Amino acid sequence: MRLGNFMRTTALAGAAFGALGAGSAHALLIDDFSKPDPGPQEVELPSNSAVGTTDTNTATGLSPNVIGGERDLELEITNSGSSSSTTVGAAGASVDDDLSFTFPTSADPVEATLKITWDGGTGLGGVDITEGGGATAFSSEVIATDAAFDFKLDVTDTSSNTSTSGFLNVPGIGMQTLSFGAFTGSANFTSVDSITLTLRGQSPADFQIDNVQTVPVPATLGLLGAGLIGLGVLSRRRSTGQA
Ligand SMILES: [Ca+2]
Ligand SMILES: [Ca+2]
Repeated sequence: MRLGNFMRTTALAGAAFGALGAGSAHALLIDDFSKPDPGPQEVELPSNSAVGTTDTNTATGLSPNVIGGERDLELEITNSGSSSSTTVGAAGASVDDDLSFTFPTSADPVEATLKITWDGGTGLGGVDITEGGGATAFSSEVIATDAAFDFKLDVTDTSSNTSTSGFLNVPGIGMQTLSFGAFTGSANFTSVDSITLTLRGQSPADFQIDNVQTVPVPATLGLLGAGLIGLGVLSRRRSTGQA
């Protein structure tokens, strides 16, 4: 299969919640990022962190808002970009109602990678993320981004078989979906033990996502959302009656 067929992207910034609501009968929530409450759960790498530096944070007791009740965050500086220095940038990520991934020092030409793993601590126990066949794709909402970034999803089943989407580019805000058919590998999606979402960005990108879940086959919603945004707000000419 060709990569271009793998991901159907719907930019429905204004209508994303409505679209998700319409398919919620078969949606399996993976994470709505509402816990820990009060938040946040954070990982942070300060300025002048070297390539390979990591910070990790595991939050537990998050059921039912997080599949398996546990979320692992791992942030790593993965590339120094165009810098010849081995000590490069700063990066951080925070879960507090949604997930934010930021580069606080925009001058650093740094790449960082954030892994979000849902493994229930000792595994998810063979959860059927297809919901008996009703769900056929992952979805997430990109709330904000000021630059393109890459993501991938990895699934491991209870027999330790793995499947991956490989890195894909997220072009902008709106509901993003990734069909199970886009994955390569042998993981059984009806008996899943762990799910990892990996986000990879370069300074000065900042982005926010929310509501990772599995959903029915992506609706052919097209780029309606972008069109709606393009229309803007109809100007209402006010007639004040004043001279
Ligand atoms: Ca949320
Ligand atoms: Ca874990």
